[in-house]
Amino acid sequence: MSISRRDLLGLGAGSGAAVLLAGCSTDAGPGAGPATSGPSSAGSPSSTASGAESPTPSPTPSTKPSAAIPRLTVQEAASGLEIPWGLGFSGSTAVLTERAGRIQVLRDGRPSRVTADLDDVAAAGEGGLTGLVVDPKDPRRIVVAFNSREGDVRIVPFTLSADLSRATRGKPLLTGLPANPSGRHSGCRLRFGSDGLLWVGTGDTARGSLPQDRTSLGGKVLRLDGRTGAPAPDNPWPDAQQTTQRYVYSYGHRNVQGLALQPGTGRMFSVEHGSAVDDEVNLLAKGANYGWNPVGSGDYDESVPMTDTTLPGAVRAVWSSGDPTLATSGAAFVTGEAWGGYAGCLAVACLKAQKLLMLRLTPAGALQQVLEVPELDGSHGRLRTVETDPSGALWVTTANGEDDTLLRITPA
Ligand SMILES: [Ca+2]
Repeated sequence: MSISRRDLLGLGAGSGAAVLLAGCSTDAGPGAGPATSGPSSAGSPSSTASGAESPTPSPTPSTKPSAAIPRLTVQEAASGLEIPWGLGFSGSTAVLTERAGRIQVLRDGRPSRVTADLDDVAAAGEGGLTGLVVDPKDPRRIVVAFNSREGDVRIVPFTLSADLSRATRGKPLLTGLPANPSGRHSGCRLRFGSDGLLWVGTGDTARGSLPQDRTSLGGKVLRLDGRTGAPAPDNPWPDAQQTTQRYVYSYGHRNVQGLALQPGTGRMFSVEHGSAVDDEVNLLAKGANYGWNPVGSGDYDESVPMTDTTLPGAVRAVWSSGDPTLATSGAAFVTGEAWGGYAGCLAVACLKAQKLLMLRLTPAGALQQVLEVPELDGSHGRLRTVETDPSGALWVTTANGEDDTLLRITPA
């Protein structure tokens, strides 16, 4: 039943990895695969190459050596949406944001609007109501990110009513994330880590100085207490004079629209849009610099490399697109033996390229192989967000601007 694989993607210069021609299920044991230039700890304040909270790499769960690539069933779980952006599951019920400023739940196969105070959402360009996560400790508590009319990006919790028809707004967890009035490079992806903390991937707002300015919340990955909004106590700069810097986990990012937690390892990966070249997937390490420094001519010089390796400790991407960019956005890990050769892969949605990538990583978190999913290659337009539901099914949102869909994908 296995299907022919599509051409493997060329790997960008930043990846430094070769491509294996075997399936995604190729032996991923220690030492397998080519040497790569993943985010080593060289020069980084982080102490390990394995990234966040995981000093000892462990085998990727659900990896089944030699498993075949399965045929996939793509079901349209909902339609009629408008730029769905954040997605989570309250129990088994899908909850999503639409960028214009709506929260919806999926009921009986139809989106149903949740009544919520979102009057101050400022939707413009790429900005608006973006990331959404469901609190892993409380399925009725959600946290969203949005560009506000106050001129910032903010992180705000809501509590869903028992019937999921209403959401009561809580006190913001964090405000003052920089925003561009045009909405450009607003981020803003949310993800709870295995550490129980809330991770936030932000955008650089198209201002050149922000990514390397550790006191700015733009162009960063932040980490905070998802209940109180306090900076994570073990963030790299807990005593920084500027309070904002206490939230920073890593810096030198461009526009983080994807965060993915690797099951079983606690590693967090970011997905970023490249400029003219080099979208990136990065393995996040505490205090590390991911090398985006768009200063030069003008206020925002995008001719610079996505990872400026002349910066001390700059961490190379695990994967980069090379030229052209694909406009990578959301990502999630695929788990469960039913996924065969895709099990354990990082699924990455592409807007411009309109496809879903599957990245096989080694136990050390380096790139081993890139596959494309043939069932989602151009068939549904631009793809934004990837999430897994409690049953292990993969959900993908489209971002075509009208009659967008929520796709539920399972092995056939
Ligand atoms: Ca980079």
